[in-house]
Amino acid sequence: MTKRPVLVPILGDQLTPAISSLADRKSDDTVVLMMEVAEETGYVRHHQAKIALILSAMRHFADELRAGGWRVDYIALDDRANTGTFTDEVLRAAKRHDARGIQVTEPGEWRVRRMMDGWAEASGLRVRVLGDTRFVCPLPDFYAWAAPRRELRMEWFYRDMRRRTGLLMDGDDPAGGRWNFDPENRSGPPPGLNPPAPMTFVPDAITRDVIDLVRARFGHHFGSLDHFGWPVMRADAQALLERFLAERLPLFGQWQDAMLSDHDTMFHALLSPAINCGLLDPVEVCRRAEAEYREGRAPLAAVEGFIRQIIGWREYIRGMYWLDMPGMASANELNATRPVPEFWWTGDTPMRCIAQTVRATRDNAYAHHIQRLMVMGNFALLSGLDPAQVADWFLAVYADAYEWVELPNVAGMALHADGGRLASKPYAASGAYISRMSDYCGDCAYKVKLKTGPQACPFNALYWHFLDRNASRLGRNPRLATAYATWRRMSEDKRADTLASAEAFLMTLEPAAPGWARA
Ligand code: FAD
Ligand code: DLZ
Ligand code: SF4
Repeated sequence: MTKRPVLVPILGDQLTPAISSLADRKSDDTVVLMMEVAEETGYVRHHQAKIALILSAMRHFADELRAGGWRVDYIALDDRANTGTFTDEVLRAAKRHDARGIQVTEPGEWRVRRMMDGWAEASGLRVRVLGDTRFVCPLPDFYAWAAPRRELRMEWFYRDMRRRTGLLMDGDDPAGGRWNFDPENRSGPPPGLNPPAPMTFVPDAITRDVIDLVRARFGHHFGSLDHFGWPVMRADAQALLERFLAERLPLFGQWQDAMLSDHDTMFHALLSPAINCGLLDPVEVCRRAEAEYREGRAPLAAVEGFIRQIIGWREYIRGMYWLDMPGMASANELNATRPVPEFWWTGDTPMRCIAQTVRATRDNAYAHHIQRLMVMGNFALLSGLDPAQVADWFLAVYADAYEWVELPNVAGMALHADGGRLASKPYAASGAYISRMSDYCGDCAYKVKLKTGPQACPFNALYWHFLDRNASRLGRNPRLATAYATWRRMSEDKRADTLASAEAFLMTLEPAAPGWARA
Protein backbone atom coordinates (compact mmCIF):
# COMPACT_ATOMS: atom_id res chain seq x y z
CA MET A 1 0.00 0.00 0.00
CA THR A 2 1.72 3.14 -1.19
CA LYS A 3 -0.91 5.86 -0.64
CA ARG A 4 -2.12 6.76 2.84
CA PRO A 5 -5.26 4.62 3.19
CA VAL A 6 -8.84 5.52 3.93
CA LEU A 7 -10.09 3.82 7.09
CA VAL A 8 -13.47 2.09 6.69
CA PRO A 9 -14.95 1.00 10.03
CA ILE A 10 -17.59 -1.69 9.49
CA LEU A 11 -19.95 -2.29 12.41
CA GLY A 12 -21.38 -5.57 13.60
CA ASP A 13 -24.69 -5.00 11.79
CA GLN A 14 -23.11 -3.94 8.47
CA LEU A 15 -21.76 -7.32 7.39
CA THR A 16 -22.04 -7.22 3.61
CA PRO A 17 -19.42 -6.49 0.95
CA ALA A 18 -22.15 -4.38 -0.70
CA ILE A 19 -22.12 -1.96 2.25
CA SER A 20 -22.08 1.64 0.98
CA SER A 21 -18.84 2.48 2.81
CA LEU A 22 -16.97 0.08 0.51
CA ALA A 23 -18.83 0.81 -2.72
CA ASP A 24 -16.37 3.37 -4.12
CA ARG A 25 -13.26 2.00 -2.40
CA LYS A 26 -10.38 0.13 -3.97
CA SER A 27 -8.65 -2.50 -1.92
CA ASP A 28 -5.17 -1.03 -2.46
CA ASP A 29 -5.78 2.16 -0.46
CA THR A 30 -8.37 1.02 2.07
CA VAL A 31 -8.11 -0.50 5.52
CA VAL A 32 -11.30 -2.06 6.82
CA LEU A 33 -11.58 -1.82 10.59
CA MET A 34 -13.77 -4.25 12.53
CA MET A 35 -14.02 -3.93 16.30
CA GLU A 36 -15.34 -6.22 18.98
CA VAL A 37 -15.81 -3.74 21.79
CA ALA A 38 -17.04 -3.94 25.37
CA GLU A 39 -19.18 -0.86 24.85
CA GLU A 40 -21.30 -2.73 22.29
CA THR A 41 -21.35 -6.09 24.02
CA GLY A 42 -22.41 -4.32 27.22
CA TYR A 43 -24.64 -1.29 26.54
CA VAL A 44 -27.47 -3.61 27.47
CA ARG A 45 -26.95 -7.11 28.80
CA HIS A 46 -27.66 -8.81 25.48
CA HIS A 47 -28.85 -12.39 25.33
CA GLN A 48 -25.78 -14.62 25.15
CA ALA A 49 -26.86 -15.97 21.76
CA LYS A 50 -27.16 -12.47 20.33
CA ILE A 51 -23.56 -11.69 21.25
CA ALA A 52 -22.40 -15.06 19.90
CA LEU A 53 -24.27 -14.48 16.65
CA ILE A 54 -22.83 -11.02 16.06
CA LEU A 55 -19.23 -11.80 17.01
CA SER A 56 -19.19 -15.02 15.00
CA ALA A 57 -20.80 -13.31 11.99
CA MET A 58 -18.22 -10.51 12.27
CA ARG A 59 -15.34 -13.00 12.31
CA HIS A 60 -16.73 -14.90 9.32
CA PHE A 61 -17.27 -11.64 7.47
CA ALA A 62 -13.69 -10.52 8.12
CA ASP A 63 -12.54 -13.77 6.49
CA GLU A 64 -14.90 -13.17 3.57
CA LEU A 65 -13.47 -9.68 3.04
CA ARG A 66 -9.88 -10.92 3.26
CA ALA A 67 -10.67 -13.62 0.70
CA GLY A 68 -12.02 -10.82 -1.53
CA GLY A 69 -8.68 -9.02 -1.33
CA TRP A 70 -9.49 -6.41 1.34
CA ARG A 71 -7.07 -5.55 4.09
CA VAL A 72 -8.90 -6.04 7.38
CA ASP A 73 -7.70 -4.82 10.75
CA TYR A 74 -9.72 -6.91 13.20
CA ILE A 75 -9.78 -6.01 16.90
CA ALA A 76 -10.90 -9.02 18.93
CA LEU A 77 -12.65 -8.59 22.25
CA ASP A 78 -9.74 -10.02 24.21
CA ASP A 79 -6.97 -8.15 22.33
CA ARG A 80 -4.84 -6.63 25.07
CA ALA A 81 -4.75 -3.15 23.60
CA ASN A 82 -8.52 -3.06 22.91
CA THR A 83 -9.86 0.14 24.49
CA GLY A 84 -13.45 -1.11 24.40
CA THR A 85 -15.12 1.70 22.45
CA PHE A 86 -15.80 2.38 18.78
CA THR A 87 -14.45 5.91 19.02
CA ASP A 88 -11.14 5.06 20.67
CA GLU A 89 -10.59 2.10 18.36
CA VAL A 90 -11.24 4.26 15.30
CA LEU A 91 -8.83 6.92 16.57
CA ARG A 92 -6.21 4.33 17.41
CA ALA A 93 -6.53 2.67 13.99
CA ALA A 94 -6.47 6.01 12.15
CA LYS A 95 -3.08 6.70 13.75
CA ARG A 96 -1.78 3.15 13.32
CA HIS A 97 -2.46 3.19 9.59
CA ASP A 98 -1.73 6.88 9.10
CA ALA A 99 -5.15 7.17 7.50
CA ARG A 100 -5.94 10.10 5.23
CA GLY A 101 -9.68 9.93 5.95
CA ILE A 102 -12.48 7.87 7.42
CA GLN A 103 -15.48 6.55 5.52
CA VAL A 104 -18.36 4.79 7.23
CA THR A 105 -21.96 3.79 6.60
CA GLU A 106 -24.50 5.47 8.88
CA PRO A 107 -25.19 3.30 11.94
CA GLY A 108 -28.48 1.76 13.07
CA GLU A 109 -28.58 3.54 16.40
CA TRP A 110 -28.82 7.18 17.44
CA ARG A 111 -26.27 6.59 20.19
CA VAL A 112 -23.65 5.46 17.65
CA ARG A 113 -24.51 8.28 15.24
CA ARG A 114 -23.68 10.75 18.01
CA MET A 115 -20.30 9.02 18.46
CA MET A 116 -19.57 9.28 14.73
CA ASP A 117 -20.39 12.98 14.79
CA GLY A 118 -17.35 13.47 17.03
CA TRP A 119 -14.86 11.52 14.91
CA ALA A 120 -13.79 14.34 12.57
CA GLU A 121 -12.83 16.67 15.36
CA ALA A 122 -11.19 13.96 17.46
CA SER A 123 -9.13 12.57 14.58
CA GLY A 124 -8.49 15.76 12.60
CA LEU A 125 -9.52 13.78 9.49
CA ARG A 126 -12.33 14.13 6.98
CA VAL A 127 -15.14 11.74 7.93
CA ARG A 128 -17.70 10.73 5.28
CA VAL A 129 -20.86 9.17 6.69
CA LEU A 130 -22.76 7.52 3.84
CA GLY A 131 -26.40 6.48 3.67
CA ASP A 132 -27.23 2.84 4.30
CA THR A 133 -28.26 1.56 0.87
CA ARG A 134 -29.54 -1.72 2.29
CA PHE A 135 -32.80 0.14 2.91
CA VAL A 136 -35.20 0.90 0.07
CA CYS A 137 -36.05 4.34 1.42
CA PRO A 138 -33.13 6.70 2.11
CA LEU A 139 -33.78 8.72 5.26
CA PRO A 140 -34.09 12.09 3.43
CA ASP A 141 -36.85 10.54 1.29
CA PHE A 142 -38.65 9.33 4.40
CA TYR A 143 -38.47 12.77 5.97
CA ALA A 144 -39.83 14.28 2.74
CA TRP A 145 -42.68 11.73 2.74
CA ALA A 146 -43.50 12.49 6.37
CA ALA A 147 -43.21 16.31 6.26
CA PRO A 148 -46.54 17.26 4.68
CA ARG A 149 -48.58 14.51 6.38
CA ARG A 150 -50.61 14.78 9.54
CA GLU A 151 -50.97 11.01 9.85
CA LEU A 152 -48.02 8.79 9.00
CA ARG A 153 -49.74 5.52 8.21
CA MET A 154 -47.66 2.54 7.13
CA GLU A 155 -50.14 1.47 4.44
CA TRP A 156 -49.61 4.57 2.28
CA PHE A 157 -45.86 4.44 2.70
CA TYR A 158 -45.89 0.75 1.77
CA ARG A 159 -47.62 1.47 -1.54
CA ASP A 160 -44.84 3.92 -2.41
CA MET A 161 -42.26 1.24 -1.61
CA ARG A 162 -44.07 -1.23 -3.88
CA ARG A 163 -43.95 1.30 -6.70
CA ARG A 164 -40.33 2.17 -5.94
CA THR A 165 -39.11 -1.44 -5.98
CA GLY A 166 -41.58 -2.77 -8.56
CA LEU A 167 -42.22 -5.67 -6.19
CA LEU A 168 -45.58 -7.35 -6.86
CA MET A 169 -46.46 -4.74 -9.43
CA ASP A 170 -48.13 -5.41 -12.78
CA GLY A 171 -47.32 -2.20 -14.56
CA ASP A 172 -48.80 0.59 -12.44
CA ASP A 173 -51.16 -1.75 -10.60
CA PRO A 174 -50.62 -4.03 -7.63
CA ALA A 175 -50.49 -7.73 -8.51
CA GLY A 176 -53.91 -9.29 -8.05
CA GLY A 177 -55.60 -5.87 -8.13
CA ARG A 178 -55.17 -5.16 -4.41
CA TRP A 179 -52.36 -3.74 -2.30
CA ASN A 180 -53.14 -5.71 0.84
CA PHE A 181 -54.40 -9.26 1.25
CA ASP A 182 -54.53 -9.31 5.03
CA PRO A 183 -58.22 -10.23 5.26
CA GLU A 184 -57.20 -13.64 3.85
CA ASN A 185 -54.40 -14.08 6.40
CA ARG A 186 -54.12 -14.51 10.15
CA SER A 187 -56.35 -17.44 11.15
CA GLY A 188 -56.24 -19.22 14.50
CA PRO A 189 -54.49 -22.62 14.54
CA PRO A 190 -56.69 -25.68 13.85
CA PRO A 191 -56.04 -28.91 15.83
CA GLY A 192 -53.23 -30.93 14.28
CA LEU A 193 -51.48 -27.98 12.59
CA ASN A 194 -47.89 -29.15 12.28
CA PRO A 195 -45.39 -26.51 11.13
CA PRO A 196 -42.00 -27.70 9.82
CA ALA A 197 -39.06 -27.84 12.23
CA PRO A 198 -36.86 -24.74 12.03
CA MET A 199 -33.59 -25.03 10.11
CA THR A 200 -30.58 -24.68 12.39
CA PHE A 201 -26.84 -24.69 11.73
CA VAL A 202 -24.22 -26.66 13.62
CA PRO A 203 -21.60 -24.26 15.03
CA ASP A 204 -18.26 -24.43 13.17
CA ALA A 205 -14.85 -23.85 14.81
CA ILE A 206 -15.17 -20.04 14.70
CA THR A 207 -18.61 -20.13 16.31
CA ARG A 208 -17.49 -22.65 18.90
CA ASP A 209 -14.62 -20.34 19.90
CA VAL A 210 -17.02 -17.44 20.17
CA ILE A 211 -19.47 -19.48 22.22
CA ASP A 212 -16.65 -20.32 24.66
CA LEU A 213 -15.74 -16.64 24.85
CA VAL A 214 -19.35 -15.60 25.46
CA ARG A 215 -19.84 -18.26 28.12
CA ALA A 216 -16.71 -17.09 29.90
CA ARG A 217 -17.39 -13.34 29.71
CA PHE A 218 -21.15 -13.08 29.50
CA GLY A 219 -22.36 -16.28 31.15
CA HIS A 220 -24.29 -14.17 33.65
CA HIS A 221 -26.42 -12.60 30.89
CA PHE A 222 -29.95 -13.79 30.13
CA GLY A 223 -30.37 -16.66 27.68
CA SER A 224 -29.06 -20.04 26.77
CA LEU A 225 -26.38 -21.00 24.24
CA ASP A 226 -27.32 -24.69 24.34
CA HIS A 227 -29.53 -24.44 21.25
CA PHE A 228 -27.41 -21.99 19.23
CA GLY A 229 -28.19 -22.61 15.56
CA TRP A 230 -28.40 -19.20 13.87
CA PRO A 231 -26.70 -18.72 10.50
CA VAL A 232 -23.49 -16.71 10.93
CA MET A 233 -22.34 -16.60 7.31
CA ARG A 234 -23.91 -15.65 4.03
CA ALA A 235 -24.19 -19.17 2.55
CA ASP A 236 -26.06 -20.45 5.61
CA ALA A 237 -28.36 -17.42 5.67
CA GLN A 238 -29.09 -18.10 2.00
CA ALA A 239 -29.90 -21.73 2.83
CA LEU A 240 -32.27 -20.56 5.57
CA LEU A 241 -34.01 -18.31 3.06
CA GLU A 242 -34.39 -21.14 0.55
CA ARG A 243 -35.81 -23.41 3.24
CA PHE A 244 -38.29 -20.72 4.26
CA LEU A 245 -39.42 -20.22 0.67
CA ALA A 246 -39.93 -23.93 0.13
CA GLU A 247 -41.46 -24.98 3.43
CA ARG A 248 -43.00 -21.99 5.16
CA LEU A 249 -43.86 -19.15 2.79
CA PRO A 250 -46.99 -20.74 1.27
CA LEU A 251 -48.61 -20.94 4.71
CA PHE A 252 -46.89 -17.88 6.23
CA GLY A 253 -49.86 -15.53 5.92
CA GLN A 254 -52.60 -17.87 7.00
CA TRP A 255 -50.92 -18.77 10.30
CA GLN A 256 -48.99 -15.54 10.80
CA ASP A 257 -50.70 -14.76 14.11
CA ALA A 258 -50.99 -18.31 15.45
CA MET A 259 -49.03 -19.56 18.48
CA LEU A 260 -48.46 -23.19 19.50
CA SER A 261 -46.58 -24.37 22.58
CA ASP A 262 -44.65 -27.05 20.69
CA HIS A 263 -43.80 -24.86 17.70
CA ASP A 264 -42.01 -21.71 18.77
CA THR A 265 -41.42 -20.46 15.24
CA MET A 266 -44.62 -21.56 13.39
CA PHE A 267 -44.34 -20.55 9.70
CA HIS A 268 -42.20 -17.45 10.33
CA ALA A 269 -39.09 -16.78 8.29
CA LEU A 270 -36.48 -16.58 11.09
CA LEU A 271 -34.63 -14.22 8.77
CA SER A 272 -34.54 -11.02 10.84
CA PRO A 273 -31.22 -11.74 12.61
CA ALA A 274 -29.54 -12.38 9.24
CA ILE A 275 -31.20 -9.46 7.45
CA ASN A 276 -30.49 -6.98 10.23
CA CYS A 277 -26.79 -7.79 10.55
CA GLY A 278 -26.26 -7.74 6.79
CA LEU A 279 -26.06 -11.41 5.83
CA LEU A 280 -29.14 -11.13 3.61
CA ASP A 281 -30.31 -8.26 1.45
CA PRO A 282 -33.94 -7.44 2.30
CA VAL A 283 -34.98 -6.57 -1.26
CA GLU A 284 -33.34 -9.73 -2.61
CA VAL A 285 -35.31 -11.70 -0.03
CA CYS A 286 -38.50 -10.07 -1.31
CA ARG A 287 -37.58 -10.74 -4.94
CA ARG A 288 -37.09 -14.42 -4.16
CA ALA A 289 -40.49 -14.47 -2.41
CA GLU A 290 -42.13 -12.76 -5.37
CA ALA A 291 -40.65 -15.38 -7.70
CA GLU A 292 -42.39 -18.09 -5.67
CA TYR A 293 -45.71 -16.38 -6.39
CA ARG A 294 -44.95 -15.70 -10.04
CA GLU A 295 -43.98 -19.34 -10.56
CA GLY A 296 -47.13 -20.59 -8.86
CA ARG A 297 -45.51 -22.09 -5.77
CA ALA A 298 -46.93 -19.71 -3.16
CA PRO A 299 -50.26 -17.85 -2.98
CA LEU A 300 -50.35 -14.11 -3.47
CA ALA A 301 -51.88 -13.46 -0.02
CA ALA A 302 -48.91 -15.12 1.71
CA VAL A 303 -46.29 -13.47 -0.48
CA GLU A 304 -47.87 -10.02 -0.27
CA GLY A 305 -48.16 -10.36 3.52
CA PHE A 306 -44.49 -11.31 3.77
CA ILE A 307 -43.22 -8.58 1.43
CA ARG A 308 -45.32 -6.00 3.31
CA GLN A 309 -43.49 -6.89 6.53
CA ILE A 310 -40.15 -6.10 4.90
CA ILE A 311 -40.59 -3.20 2.48
CA GLY A 312 -43.59 -1.88 4.41
CA TRP A 313 -43.21 -2.32 8.15
CA ARG A 314 -39.44 -2.68 8.37
CA GLU A 315 -38.74 0.40 6.24
CA TYR A 316 -41.46 2.47 7.89
CA ILE A 317 -40.26 1.53 11.39
CA ARG A 318 -36.74 2.60 10.52
CA GLY A 319 -37.92 5.92 9.10
CA MET A 320 -40.02 6.60 12.18
CA TYR A 321 -37.06 5.85 14.46
CA TRP A 322 -34.83 8.48 12.85
CA LEU A 323 -37.70 10.93 12.45
CA ASP A 324 -38.67 10.79 16.13
CA MET A 325 -35.35 10.30 17.87
CA PRO A 326 -34.15 11.22 20.41
CA GLY A 327 -37.65 11.89 21.83
CA MET A 328 -38.89 8.39 21.05
CA ALA A 329 -36.59 6.90 23.71
CA SER A 330 -38.33 8.80 26.50
CA ALA A 331 -41.87 8.94 25.06
CA ASN A 332 -44.46 7.92 27.63
CA GLU A 333 -47.83 9.27 26.49
CA LEU A 334 -49.76 6.99 28.85
CA ASN A 335 -47.58 7.79 31.88
CA ALA A 336 -46.80 4.15 32.47
CA THR A 337 -44.35 3.67 35.33
CA ARG A 338 -44.67 0.11 36.63
CA PRO A 339 -41.35 -1.80 36.63
CA VAL A 340 -40.89 -4.84 34.39
CA PRO A 341 -41.69 -7.87 36.58
CA GLU A 342 -39.11 -10.49 37.49
CA PHE A 343 -40.98 -13.23 35.61
CA TRP A 344 -40.25 -11.47 32.31
CA TRP A 345 -36.69 -12.74 32.87
CA THR A 346 -37.30 -16.01 34.69
CA GLY A 347 -40.49 -17.15 32.97
CA ASP A 348 -41.66 -18.21 36.40
CA THR A 349 -45.36 -17.34 36.18
CA PRO A 350 -48.59 -19.32 36.01
CA MET A 351 -49.52 -17.24 32.93
CA ARG A 352 -48.75 -19.88 30.36
CA CYS A 353 -48.62 -17.55 27.37
CA ILE A 354 -45.91 -15.50 29.05
CA ALA A 355 -44.05 -18.51 30.44
CA GLN A 356 -43.94 -20.07 26.94
CA THR A 357 -42.80 -16.86 25.28
CA VAL A 358 -40.06 -16.22 27.85
CA ARG A 359 -38.92 -19.83 27.54
CA ALA A 360 -38.72 -19.60 23.75
CA THR A 361 -36.90 -16.28 24.08
CA ARG A 362 -34.39 -17.70 26.53
CA ASP A 363 -33.75 -20.81 24.39
CA ASN A 364 -33.51 -19.13 20.99
CA ALA A 365 -33.18 -15.35 21.40
CA TYR A 366 -36.31 -15.37 19.24
CA ALA A 367 -40.05 -15.09 19.60
CA HIS A 368 -42.31 -14.41 16.68
CA HIS A 369 -44.19 -11.19 16.05
CA ILE A 370 -47.42 -12.08 17.81
CA GLN A 371 -45.64 -13.40 20.88
CA ARG A 372 -43.76 -10.09 21.02
CA LEU A 373 -46.77 -7.88 20.27
CA MET A 374 -49.82 -9.63 21.68
CA VAL A 375 -48.31 -11.54 24.60
CA MET A 376 -45.38 -9.53 26.00
CA GLY A 377 -46.32 -6.18 24.44
CA ASN A 378 -50.00 -6.51 25.30
CA PHE A 379 -49.15 -7.46 28.87
CA ALA A 380 -46.85 -4.44 29.18
CA LEU A 381 -49.47 -2.11 27.69
CA LEU A 382 -52.33 -3.34 29.86
CA SER A 383 -50.23 -3.46 33.05
CA GLY A 384 -48.73 -0.01 32.44
CA LEU A 385 -45.09 -1.11 32.38
CA ASP A 386 -42.50 1.64 32.02
CA PRO A 387 -41.72 1.95 28.27
CA ALA A 388 -37.98 2.53 28.84
CA GLN A 389 -37.68 -0.66 30.89
CA VAL A 390 -39.73 -2.61 28.35
CA ALA A 391 -37.51 -1.29 25.56
CA ASP A 392 -34.41 -2.44 27.47
CA TRP A 393 -35.90 -5.91 27.78
CA PHE A 394 -36.68 -6.17 24.06
CA LEU A 395 -33.28 -4.76 23.10
CA ALA A 396 -31.50 -7.27 25.30
CA VAL A 397 -33.32 -10.51 24.59
CA TYR A 398 -33.76 -10.84 20.81
CA ALA A 399 -31.05 -11.79 18.33
CA ASP A 400 -32.45 -9.32 15.80
CA ALA A 401 -32.65 -6.36 18.20
CA TYR A 402 -31.03 -3.06 17.29
CA GLU A 403 -32.55 0.12 18.58
CA TRP A 404 -33.70 1.40 15.16
CA VAL A 405 -36.09 -1.52 14.84
CA GLU A 406 -36.74 -2.48 18.46
CA LEU A 407 -37.68 0.93 19.85
CA PRO A 408 -40.41 1.97 17.39
CA ASN A 409 -41.93 -1.49 17.69
CA VAL A 410 -41.96 -1.22 21.49
CA ALA A 411 -42.74 2.45 22.07
CA GLY A 412 -44.96 2.91 19.03
CA MET A 413 -46.53 -0.36 18.05
CA ALA A 414 -46.81 -2.18 21.36
CA LEU A 415 -47.09 0.51 24.05
CA HIS A 416 -48.71 3.52 22.37
CA ALA A 417 -46.06 5.54 24.22
CA ASP A 418 -45.74 7.76 21.14
CA GLY A 419 -49.38 8.86 21.45
CA GLY A 420 -50.43 7.00 18.31
CA ARG A 421 -47.98 8.34 15.73
CA LEU A 422 -47.20 4.83 14.58
CA ALA A 423 -50.42 2.91 15.20
CA SER A 424 -53.80 4.62 15.23
CA LYS A 425 -55.09 2.36 18.01
CA PRO A 426 -53.32 0.54 20.84
CA TYR A 427 -52.96 -3.21 20.27
CA ALA A 428 -54.85 -3.99 23.47
CA ALA A 429 -56.59 -7.34 23.79
CA SER A 430 -58.15 -9.51 26.45
CA GLY A 431 -57.41 -13.22 26.95
CA ALA A 432 -59.97 -14.11 24.27
CA TYR A 433 -57.54 -13.03 21.53
CA ILE A 434 -54.70 -15.19 22.88
CA SER A 435 -57.12 -18.08 23.35
CA ARG A 436 -58.30 -17.79 19.73
CA MET A 437 -54.77 -17.59 18.33
CA SER A 438 -52.95 -20.17 20.48
CA ASP A 439 -53.11 -23.43 22.41
CA TYR A 440 -51.72 -21.73 25.53
CA CYS A 441 -54.92 -21.25 27.49
CA GLY A 442 -55.93 -24.91 27.72
CA ASP A 443 -53.03 -25.74 30.04
CA CYS A 444 -52.95 -22.44 31.90
CA ALA A 445 -53.54 -22.15 35.63
CA TYR A 446 -55.87 -19.25 34.84
CA LYS A 447 -59.25 -19.65 33.17
CA VAL A 448 -59.58 -17.54 30.06
CA LYS A 449 -63.39 -17.55 30.21
CA LEU A 450 -63.47 -16.11 33.75
CA LYS A 451 -63.56 -12.33 33.81
CA THR A 452 -62.75 -11.53 37.43
CA GLY A 453 -61.38 -13.17 40.56
CA PRO A 454 -58.12 -14.94 41.37
CA GLN A 455 -58.71 -17.74 38.84
CA ALA A 456 -59.58 -15.42 35.95
CA CYS A 457 -57.15 -14.79 33.10
CA PRO A 458 -55.36 -11.57 34.16
CA PHE A 459 -55.61 -10.12 30.65
CA ASN A 460 -59.42 -9.91 30.99
CA ALA A 461 -59.66 -7.48 33.89
CA LEU A 462 -56.44 -5.71 32.87
CA TYR A 463 -57.99 -4.89 29.51
CA TRP A 464 -60.80 -2.88 31.12
CA HIS A 465 -58.45 -1.41 33.72
CA PHE A 466 -56.28 -0.13 30.87
CA LEU A 467 -59.22 1.48 29.07
CA ASP A 468 -60.62 2.94 32.27
CA ARG A 469 -57.40 4.50 33.52
CA ASN A 470 -56.61 5.95 30.07
CA ALA A 471 -60.12 7.18 29.27
CA SER A 472 -59.06 10.81 29.13
CA ARG A 473 -56.44 10.06 26.47
CA LEU A 474 -58.07 7.24 24.52
CA GLY A 475 -61.80 7.73 25.12
CA ARG A 476 -62.28 9.80 21.97
CA ASN A 477 -60.42 7.41 19.67
CA PRO A 478 -63.09 6.28 17.18
CA ARG A 479 -61.46 2.86 16.89
CA LEU A 480 -62.05 2.28 20.59
CA ALA A 481 -65.61 3.63 20.62
CA THR A 482 -67.25 0.18 20.79
CA ALA A 483 -64.96 -0.95 23.62
CA TYR A 484 -65.65 2.18 25.67
CA ALA A 485 -69.40 1.87 24.99
CA THR A 486 -69.32 -1.72 26.27
CA TRP A 487 -67.41 -0.62 29.38
CA ARG A 488 -69.92 2.13 30.08
CA ARG A 489 -72.87 -0.24 29.63
CA MET A 490 -71.57 -2.54 32.38
CA SER A 491 -73.19 -2.18 35.80
CA GLU A 492 -71.31 -0.13 38.35
CA ASP A 493 -70.79 -3.27 40.47
CA LYS A 494 -69.32 -5.17 37.57
CA ARG A 495 -66.98 -2.34 36.71
CA ALA A 496 -65.84 -2.04 40.32
CA ASP A 497 -65.33 -5.81 40.54
CA THR A 498 -63.30 -5.76 37.32
CA LEU A 499 -61.08 -2.89 38.44
CA ALA A 500 -60.53 -4.52 41.84
CA SER A 501 -59.57 -7.79 40.14
CA ALA A 502 -57.02 -6.02 37.97
CA GLU A 503 -55.62 -4.08 40.94
CA ALA A 504 -55.27 -7.30 42.94
CA PHE A 505 -53.30 -8.87 40.10
CA LEU A 506 -51.07 -5.82 39.62
CA MET A 507 -50.23 -5.90 43.34
CA THR A 508 -48.70 -9.36 42.86
CA LEU A 509 -46.14 -8.19 40.29
CA GLU A 510 -42.67 -8.35 41.73
CA PRO A 511 -40.25 -5.90 40.08
CA ALA A 512 -37.28 -7.48 38.32
CA ALA A 513 -34.07 -7.48 40.31
CA PRO A 514 -31.64 -4.80 39.10
CA GLY A 515 -28.96 -5.99 36.70
CA TRP A 516 -30.94 -8.15 34.26
CA ALA A 517 -30.95 -5.56 31.46
CA ARG A 518 -28.19 -3.19 32.46
CA ALA A 519 -25.18 -3.48 34.71
P1 FAD B 1 -41.44 -12.83 9.93
O1 FAD B 1 -42.66 -12.76 10.75
O2 FAD B 1 -41.27 -14.06 9.12
O3 FAD B 1 -41.43 -11.54 9.00
C1 FAD B 1 -40.53 -11.40 7.92
C2 FAD B 1 -39.66 -10.20 8.06
O4 FAD B 1 -40.41 -9.02 8.10
C3 FAD B 1 -38.80 -10.15 9.33
O5 FAD B 1 -37.64 -10.92 9.18
C4 FAD B 1 -38.51 -8.68 9.46
O6 FAD B 1 -37.39 -8.32 8.70
C5 FAD B 1 -39.73 -8.02 8.85
N1 FAD B 1 -40.66 -7.51 9.88
C6 FAD B 1 -41.84 -8.05 10.23
N2 FAD B 1 -42.48 -7.25 11.12
C7 FAD B 1 -41.66 -6.22 11.35
C8 FAD B 1 -41.76 -5.08 12.18
N3 FAD B 1 -42.83 -4.84 12.95
N4 FAD B 1 -40.70 -4.25 12.22
C9 FAD B 1 -39.62 -4.46 11.46
N5 FAD B 1 -39.49 -5.52 10.65
C10 FAD B 1 -40.50 -6.37 10.58
N6 FAD B 1 -37.91 -6.93 14.64
C11 FAD B 1 -36.58 -6.87 14.58
O7 FAD B 1 -36.01 -7.15 13.53
N7 FAD B 1 -35.84 -6.49 15.66
C12 FAD B 1 -36.42 -6.17 16.84
O8 FAD B 1 -35.73 -5.84 17.80
C13 FAD B 1 -37.83 -6.25 16.94
N8 FAD B 1 -38.46 -5.96 18.10
C14 FAD B 1 -39.82 -6.02 18.16
C15 FAD B 1 -40.46 -5.67 19.34
C16 FAD B 1 -41.84 -5.70 19.43
C17 FAD B 1 -42.54 -5.27 20.68
C18 FAD B 1 -42.60 -6.08 18.30
C19 FAD B 1 -44.08 -6.10 18.37
C20 FAD B 1 -41.98 -6.45 17.13
C21 FAD B 1 -40.59 -6.41 17.02
N9 FAD B 1 -39.93 -6.74 15.83
C22 FAD B 1 -38.57 -6.64 15.78
C23 FAD B 1 -40.68 -7.04 14.61
C24 FAD B 1 -40.96 -8.54 14.37
O9 FAD B 1 -41.56 -9.10 15.50
C25 FAD B 1 -39.69 -9.30 13.99
O10 FAD B 1 -39.09 -8.65 12.88
C26 FAD B 1 -40.00 -10.71 13.59
O11 FAD B 1 -40.61 -11.39 14.65
C27 FAD B 1 -38.73 -11.39 13.15
O12 FAD B 1 -38.93 -12.75 12.92
P2 FAD B 1 -39.00 -13.38 11.46
O13 FAD B 1 -37.78 -13.08 10.68
O14 FAD B 1 -39.36 -14.83 11.66
O15 FAD B 1 -40.20 -12.55 10.86
C1 DLZ C 1 -24.89 -5.68 19.15
C2 DLZ C 1 -23.41 -5.69 18.95
C3 DLZ C 1 -22.59 -6.38 19.84
C4 DLZ C 1 -23.16 -7.22 20.93
N1 DLZ C 1 -21.26 -6.32 19.74
C5 DLZ C 1 -20.69 -5.62 18.74
C6 DLZ C 1 -19.28 -5.49 18.62
O1 DLZ C 1 -18.50 -5.97 19.43
N2 DLZ C 1 -18.80 -4.78 17.57
C7 DLZ C 1 -19.59 -4.19 16.64
O2 DLZ C 1 -19.10 -3.60 15.69
N3 DLZ C 1 -20.93 -4.27 16.77
C8 DLZ C 1 -21.50 -4.95 17.78
N4 DLZ C 1 -22.84 -4.99 17.92
C9 DLZ C 1 -23.66 -4.25 16.94
C10 DLZ C 1 -23.63 -2.75 17.25
O3 DLZ C 1 -24.18 -2.55 18.54
C11 DLZ C 1 -24.40 -1.99 16.17
O4 DLZ C 1 -23.60 -1.93 15.03
C12 DLZ C 1 -24.73 -0.61 16.60
O5 DLZ C 1 -25.63 -0.65 17.64
C13 DLZ C 1 -25.33 0.23 15.49
O6 DLZ C 1 -26.54 -0.35 15.05
FE1 SF4 D 1 -52.44 -16.31 28.91
FE2 SF4 D 1 -54.81 -15.87 30.03
FE3 SF4 D 1 -54.55 -17.80 28.26
FE4 SF4 D 1 -53.41 -18.06 30.66
S1 SF4 D 1 -55.59 -17.93 30.21
S2 SF4 D 1 -52.49 -18.53 28.68
S3 SF4 D 1 -52.81 -15.95 31.08
S4 SF4 D 1 -54.30 -15.63 27.88
